[in-house]
Amino acid sequence: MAHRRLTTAQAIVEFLKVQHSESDGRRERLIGGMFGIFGHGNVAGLGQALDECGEGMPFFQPKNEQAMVHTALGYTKAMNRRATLACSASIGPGSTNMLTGAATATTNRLPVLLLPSDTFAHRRPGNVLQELEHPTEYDATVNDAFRPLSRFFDRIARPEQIVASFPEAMRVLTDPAETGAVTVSLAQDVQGEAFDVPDSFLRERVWTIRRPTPDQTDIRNVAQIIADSDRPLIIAGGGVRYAEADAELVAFSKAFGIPVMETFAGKGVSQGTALALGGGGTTGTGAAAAIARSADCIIAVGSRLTDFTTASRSVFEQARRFVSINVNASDAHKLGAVPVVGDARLALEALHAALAERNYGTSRAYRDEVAVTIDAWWDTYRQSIQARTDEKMGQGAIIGHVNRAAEAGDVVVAAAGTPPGEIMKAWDNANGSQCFIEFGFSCMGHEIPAGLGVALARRNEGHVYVVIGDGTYLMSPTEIVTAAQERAKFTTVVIVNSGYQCIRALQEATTGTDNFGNEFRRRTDNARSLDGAYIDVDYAANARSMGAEAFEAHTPDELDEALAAARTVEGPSVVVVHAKERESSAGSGLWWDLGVAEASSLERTKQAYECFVEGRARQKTLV
Ligand SMILES: Cc1ncc(C[n+]2csc(CCOP(=O)(O)OP(=O)(O)O)c2C)c(N)n1
Ligand SMILES: [Mg+2]
Repeated sequence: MAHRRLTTAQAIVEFLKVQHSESDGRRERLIGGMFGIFGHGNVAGLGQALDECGEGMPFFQPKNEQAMVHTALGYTKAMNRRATLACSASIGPGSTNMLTGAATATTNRLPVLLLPSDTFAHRRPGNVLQELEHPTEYDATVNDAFRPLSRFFDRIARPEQIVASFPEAMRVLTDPAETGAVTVSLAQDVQGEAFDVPDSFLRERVWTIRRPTPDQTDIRNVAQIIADSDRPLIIAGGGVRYAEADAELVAFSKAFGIPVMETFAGKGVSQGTALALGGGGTTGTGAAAAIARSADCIIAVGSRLTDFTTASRSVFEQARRFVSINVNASDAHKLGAVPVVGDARLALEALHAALAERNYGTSRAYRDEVAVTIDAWWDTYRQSIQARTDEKMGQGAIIGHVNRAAEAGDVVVAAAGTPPGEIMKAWDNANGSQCFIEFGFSCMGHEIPAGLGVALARRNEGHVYVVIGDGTYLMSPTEIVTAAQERAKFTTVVIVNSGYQCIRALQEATTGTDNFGNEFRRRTDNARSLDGAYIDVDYAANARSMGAEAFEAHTPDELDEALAAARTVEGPSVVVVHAKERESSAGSGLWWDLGVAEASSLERTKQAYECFVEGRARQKTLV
């Protein structure tokens, strides 16, 4: 058999260089590059291999292993899951730093290839640096922690194992239902061991990203359920985006007069229908909440139907039937829905035809009611974000300014804090911009790295705005250095409100306490809680020190100027906006289930519990 003598790591690099994805006739390099931080676990293995055989496999150097996984997630979102990045980490802490990234990938159904290094397979040196030494499971290493977080996990303890393992890893990466974190743990000694690598392993391969065809019986059943409904509502999730079914969704909504609310991952996909309710659920618009409360039939398309979307299963007060279109069978069966397991675009096309045959359409009265509800919501929201001239700006107003600065082809990235909810309510995609909101894991620290990933995937293809709070900035700003190295062009808008303010507001609502441990204040004397003066962090200086150009804004005019200036920077830019500490923009009014204290000696906490119990009365058991 024809072969080449290569180390395991060299064979992996050669293999990854020739993997492609194909969907709808479009071919992409599946692994667009490799990020890695070297340590003793991979410097002589994958590090050597990238140095010797890396021509055609771009290498990037991040500053934190968790961050590099988030960068890969931004990259794959920009590539609509047709390509991703590989991430190499040294053993021990380098590897475990990727765990949060793995969970973010799997929760969001986003493909990423993780290559954590592992302890010695041959065990000749005895216990090694950064080894866990599990007391009862002698073969366990820290990398076993990836198992529940990954959609595919394997450990390479002999070189030849990669021949069977890596094709499987590629299959899972490109499977629309199964994709997520794909982890191949590489023993540090094995990375450098050579073997006769069969040529067949190193040949070019194309992995088809399939559109699974829905079952015709399911389509007929679901068409009948929709045809029997008077007040149907579509929930459009990330699956619509990944299946590139936006046009089909909008056509469906328009043809049958069905309103659409979007999830975080689906934000923007219903752009173009007059019946767009905007973001829905707990942090969505009041319009989406009103229609969801009174809808009789819920049509979920590509949604994981999590608590923020369903208001912890309290919002569908009148719904008699649920249907769910999803490529993933488990999602399609949630809420006791009648399932359509398959590709969103194919399912919408088939349902469209079936409903057209039945001459289905909602009543004029329902459509008018939806339109009036949308207009009324916008009036309420716009009024609520109007600041007095002597006031600092609120987040709704700030998001509005970023929205107006954005142009067709631009992307806004958000994940945690106040920004995702505010973008859900306020961001208007009519300018042709896209929202990449990571709210499956809502991981603080995702945003700047993900913005870098989007910018790397879409060089010269529109501007990227990352919108974060000061808490998130403090958690993970260091990929700004990587962005400066790569001259990656994106603007991070840091909303400074001196704390974890969305949680402070949540704390107030669920415990009655004004602020316990959520603001960036100094401790006075031996006070139990942090109640002193705010710490005045110089975010602009911090960003400049890492290679970004930074701008500061206190007023709406300064913000517009800063955003315009940032757009022209060839590399990372940061706009620091000084915002008011407490938010007051109009919301959905919907409930969210939390573990609220059932017993307390504090009157304010007892009251918060009463409120909570009222909300819980609306929660439905849906199976
Ligand atoms: C890694 C991580 N830790 C904790 C949380 C819980 N959490 C959600 S939002 C938030 C505060 C975010 O603060 P900031 O970025 O300043 O935004 P703000 O709430 O002030 O708008 C926290 C702690 C999280 N989502 N992710
Ligand atoms: Mg904050």
